[in-house]
This record gives sequence, structure tokens and C-alpha cells, in this order.
Amino acid sequence: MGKQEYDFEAIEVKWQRLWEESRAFEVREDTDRPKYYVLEMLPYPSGKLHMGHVRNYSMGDVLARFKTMNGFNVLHPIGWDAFGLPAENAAIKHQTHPEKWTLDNTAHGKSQIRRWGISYDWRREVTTCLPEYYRWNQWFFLKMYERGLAYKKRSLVNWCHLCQTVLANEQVEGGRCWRDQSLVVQKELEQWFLKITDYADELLQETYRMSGWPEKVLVMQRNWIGKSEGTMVEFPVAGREVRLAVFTTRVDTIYGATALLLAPQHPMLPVLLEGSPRKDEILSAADSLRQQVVADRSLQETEKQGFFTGVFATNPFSGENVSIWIANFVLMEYGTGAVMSVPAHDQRDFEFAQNYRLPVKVVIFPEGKELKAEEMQQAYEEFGVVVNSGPFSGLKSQEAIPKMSRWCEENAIGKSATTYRLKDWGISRQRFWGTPIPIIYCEGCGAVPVPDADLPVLLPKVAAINSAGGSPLANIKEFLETTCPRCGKPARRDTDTMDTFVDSSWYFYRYTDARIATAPINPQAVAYWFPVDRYIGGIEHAILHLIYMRFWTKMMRDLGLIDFDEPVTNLFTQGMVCKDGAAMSKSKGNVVDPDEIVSRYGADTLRLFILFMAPPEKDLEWSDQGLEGCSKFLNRVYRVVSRHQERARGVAGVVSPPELTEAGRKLLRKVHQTIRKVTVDIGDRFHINTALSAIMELVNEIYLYEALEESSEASSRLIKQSLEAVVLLLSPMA
Ligand code: ANZ
Ligand code: ZN
Repeated sequence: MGKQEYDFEAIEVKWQRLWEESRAFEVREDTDRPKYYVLEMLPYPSGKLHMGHVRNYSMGDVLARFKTMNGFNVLHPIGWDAFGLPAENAAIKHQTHPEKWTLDNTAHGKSQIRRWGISYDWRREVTTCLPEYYRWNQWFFLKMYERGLAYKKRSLVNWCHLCQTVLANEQVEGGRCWRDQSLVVQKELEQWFLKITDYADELLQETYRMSGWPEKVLVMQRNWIGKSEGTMVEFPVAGREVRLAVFTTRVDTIYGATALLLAPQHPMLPVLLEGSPRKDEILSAADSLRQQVVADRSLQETEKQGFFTGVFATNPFSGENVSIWIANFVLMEYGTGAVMSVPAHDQRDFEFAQNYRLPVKVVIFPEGKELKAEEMQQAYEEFGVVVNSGPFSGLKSQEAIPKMSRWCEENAIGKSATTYRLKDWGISRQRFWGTPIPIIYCEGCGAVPVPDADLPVLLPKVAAINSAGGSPLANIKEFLETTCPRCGKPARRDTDTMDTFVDSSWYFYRYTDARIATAPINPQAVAYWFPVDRYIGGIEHAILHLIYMRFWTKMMRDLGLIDFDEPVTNLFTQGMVCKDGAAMSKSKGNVVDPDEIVSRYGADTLRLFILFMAPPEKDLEWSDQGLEGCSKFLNRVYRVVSRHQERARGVAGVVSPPELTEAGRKLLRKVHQTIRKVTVDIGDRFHINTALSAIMELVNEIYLYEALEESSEASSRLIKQSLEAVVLLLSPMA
């Protein structure tokens, strides 16, 4: 057998060592070559890396190696998204420090990635839980604080009992925690917010120009930002010197408004109830109602509940009295926290009116038809012809809306208005394993930012985390107690830590100069490498991380650190790795451990399988046969190359068609066709799987040609040239 046998272990380890010794993937800025920045979403080191990581990183690796072979100066880095709950929970369970658990995992992950042969420049490794990184989170925070972009407010937050922490709106899915699916409740806390809403419109408008991003991601982002154009209208409250503002997209239906509905925590409620004998009773009922409100507007199916406040307002258009109610489906966080209820034309209002016998008043007819309130089974929500609406009757909805908005302006009771669903980003977490918020509270001076010279505010080295009831940091005296940087008197530190999405909002900037100690980023290095040419990761990040990173970029631009608007030119969202029809997951028990596959078949077989079995954007179904097939293919390549090694060594130069037989010319043509196809498939279309099948076809052709046993010198050159092509074309993948 000898060299006929494909000893993957020896081959892979040999080359991996060589790459390391020759520093093959270490790059620096070089203006003589075009740059290319390939970025993959950095892993969260909770235990071992899995097949999803293999898929993500081998795709990135193909692109990085391919671009390098095409003459680009390629930046291909990796790091660790190392703060977060699993580390903290593991630390509580095993009575260790989360740093140890995390760094053990990153060390193992690194060994896995090296064994997979991914071409990273390891000098640029970033680990977000280390002070050299998170001090810059604190620095950014303070810059934002100076500019009013980081601010604190008391607010109702989504609280998960299992995680014992606040969840961002983005982390609440259908009223449940995204991590453990437990029911989320509302709780009032002092929280830090980042003013992402300042950028809402820019974040939205830019999505219409981001042609290198998948449309589905852009649509999800647009929906999340949720720009809504409508009218703000004020209803005077009967017997009080106050007005209640509502936001409506359908001011054309205002003559049909038969009630005003307030969110349970609407700030005007106590004012409205002033002097009412039932004030306390109503306020406490509002309080229990608000426990049911979840900051998730998908609650279409919830039972519409509420109660009457005993107070009335006046419809400014019709002059009619409308009753004021509190309702569980009105969100304080959206619009003005109050709505005019139009049962005939809004389904939620229709259901509410049915439950409480509120009048239904039809003010829109479908074109050419009439509607009768008594006969309606559901609201008529479409545009139509405005009726029963005083001087506006007879107009179409589309004409009535601007006219009625103008009427509001003329009578100083309202105006056209735009609202966004996007909320400011709540970043406070009552957890240990995150970036401490660099604020000190002093009785005399109030909230005082930690001076730059005192950064970083380090996480304490504790033996065990006490997470009983709120922030663990509040239970650590050495951390909590400090002195005021302004007056020197005893003071206390903020005990919350930052959401880990802060870490992942800018790590990819740090890669361009990962060790710089004087600033978060090196502007020259960033200017050379940015924007990211291709970012590869999971679609599950479409609205969280991928909006935050865009916001962070704009914020950095406004701090004067960079001079562009968007960080990523092309986004690629890969499909999942599935088995038995479901995404591999520990809870489903259908995971295949990449380490096992690598020791049985080698890293190249695993890579080929992962790259070959499905188009990169589609889900990939695990198949033992598929894996076997890829292993056979690599053996086949190895055998044919080995067979001709001696023969090829003796010849030099390219072969030209006239020197060859018909069969030879056919093979030569196939070689060139394959080179072209692989180049286009990887470089232009990112269809790695079809590039691989083209290479497989070429190998078949070589076997066919070989069987003819042509033994001219020209045919030796042809064989050599063909095999070289196979090896080179395959080398980004294996
Ligand atoms: C009256 C009306 C009549 C409405 C009608 C719709 C149809 P989008 O498009 O999502 O922006 N709304 C406003 N603020 C709300 C809040 N805080 N909580 C719950 N619902 C709220 O939706 C805007 C519409 O959602 C507004 O227009 C309002 O209902 C409701 F025939 O006003 B509409
Ligand atoms: Zn002070």
C-alpha cells in the first residue's frame, strides 16, 4: 500500500503545523494588494463547538482561502463572545469563577478549530470577557453618557424568573423568554438605555440601499424598526384641564371612535382619577392588569380585557362624549400609550367592544357597498369611503387622512406624526458575568461617571456568586463600596452589568488591531480593512445583533472614530445542520459531535461533507452515507495523485490542444471548464456545493482518461496539469 493509503491524520496535522510555523494566515495592511475581510459570527464558548460552527467556519474558510489564492490580502479572524448567562450558571452550579469555566471552553474550542484547519490569524483573537476588551465597552458607554445617548430611567422591564434577569424586547418571543421559554412578567426597575431610537430612521432608510444583504433580513429589520405614519390627536378630558393624546394610523375613522383606551400604566391615570371615590380601587386594578401586558405586540389572540375609569373625554371632531377605559392590549411603549377605540374598523377594538357592550359606529363603507353595525361579525379594516363623518363624508380614506390631519393642525388639537416600534436598547442586566457599568452613585454628587484613568472597572475575583434576589455585584462589598471621584466621600458602584449584545456590537472592529491598549480601535487599521466584505452567520441574528452592530457603527461614526455608515457590505445567512429533520440540539438528542467525526474520518472529510451536502443557505440534513461518500472521494483523489506523482515529476510546461488525442483534448477542455465554474461558483455566487460537484466530475474524467493508458510525453503533461488543477481547486475546501 504505502503512499496509496490516505492517512488523513498525518496529512492534516502536518499541514496544520506548517501553516502555523510559517504564519501562513497572519496578515497586515498592505496597500499593494486589494483587501478582503471575511468575518464569521464569533462563537459563544458554552461547552464544545458543534456542527453549526463547523459549517459557519468552513464556509468562511473556503472564501478566505479562495480570495487569498486570487491575490487578495485577506483578513480572517475569530474571537469569543465570552460573557453571558451559561457561564454564570455553570459557575454557580460548580462553585467556581465563570472566567475559569469560560477560558477552559475557549481553550478547547480553539483546539477544535485548529484541528478543522480554519485559516484564522490567531494573533487577532478577541475574548470579550477579558478586561483588555471590556474596558472599551465601559469607555463607549461613558462617551454615550456624555452625549446623552446612554441614560437611565425607571421603566417596566421584561423579567424572567428563571434567568433572574431583565430581557430585551428582542429576547421576548410570544411573551416567553427566548432562552428557557418561561413566561415573562413585567417589573419596574431603574435601567440603563442606549438611545438607538435616535438612529431609527437612518437604520431604516439604509436598508433600502444595502444590496448585499438578504432581502429577508432587511424585511425583518424594517418590521422591527416598525416605522408607522399617522396622526397624533388630542381628546379633551371632560371636567379636567387635560388632554389625552392618541396615535392613530386611521384618523379617517375618528367619527367612529366610541371610547379611549389607556395602557394600564399610563401616567395620566392618577390625574384623571383625582377626586374619584374609586381612585385607589381603579389604580390597583390597573396595576394587576399591567402584569398581563407583555411588550410584544403579537398578542392578537389574547382576550381583550379592561375596565371603565368613570371619566369621559370629548371627540374633538364630532363633539361626542367617549368613555375612557383601561385596556390590557394597549402598550405604554408604543405611540402615546393611548388609543382611540374604533370598534367598527379595528378588530382588537371590535372584540373589546363585544366584551363590554361598547357602541359600534360604522364610518367607512367598502367601495360601492354599505355596512350595518348590527350585522358585522368582525371589523372592516380596509380603506373605503368615509361616511357619517360631518364635512369629511364622501371622501375616500386616502383623501380623508391628510385632510383630517390638517384639520387637527389648524385647530391645534394634533398633527401628522411618525412612531417607531423600535425602543431604546435596555442594557442593564442584574447579573455578574458581564461588563460592569462604570457609574458611581454619591449622595452629594449623584451619578458620577468613572474617570477614564480609573477604567476598567474590574469584575471582582470572587470564589462564588451569590445571585439571590437581583444583582450579584450588590452582594460583594469590595466591589460595591468605593469613593466618589468628585468629592471623595463614600459612594457606591452601579451593580448592573451590560447586555452581552454590547460585546458583539463592535468586536469585529477590534480584530483589525486586537492588542491596541490606548483606544478601542486603531482608525488606520479600520480604514484599511473596512467594511467587512462578507459576514457569515445564522439568520437567528437578523434583528438582534445585526441591528445593534449597525447602530454601534453609526454611534462610532458620530464619535468621530470612523467615517462610514455601515459595517458590512455582504451578509450571508447560512442554513442549519439538521438530523432526522430537526435542527441538531442537545435537548432533542440528535447532535453529532464533530470531534468524533474528525477522529474517524479526518477534518477534510467533515469539511467536504458539510460544504457539499447542501447549498450554503439551505438547511443540511446529516447523512452517514454522505459522509462516507466524501471520504471515498478524498481517497480517490489521493490515489490518483499518488499514482502519477513520479510520472508528473519528470515533465514540465503546459500542454496545448494540437499535441493531444481527441480524448486528451476532451479532458483539457474539462479542466478549463471546471476552473471557470469553480471560480464563478465560489467567487460570484457562493455556491460551494456546486463547485465541489464540478471538481468531482473532473476527477471522474481524469479516471476515464487514465484508463486509456496513453503514455506520450504530452499526455503526462496533461495528467500533471489536470491533477494540479484538482488539488488547487479543492484546496479552499480540503
Ligand atoms: C384608531 C384606529 C382605527 C386604528 C382603525 C386602526 C384602525 P401600527 O400600524 O402598528 O402603527 N395603537 C396605537 N398605539 C397603540 C398602543 N400603544 N397599543 C396598542 N395599539 C395601539 O398601528 C397603529 C394603530 O394601532 C393605531 O391606529 C391604533 O389603532 C393602535 F380603524 O387608531 B388605530
Ligand atoms: Zn460625590
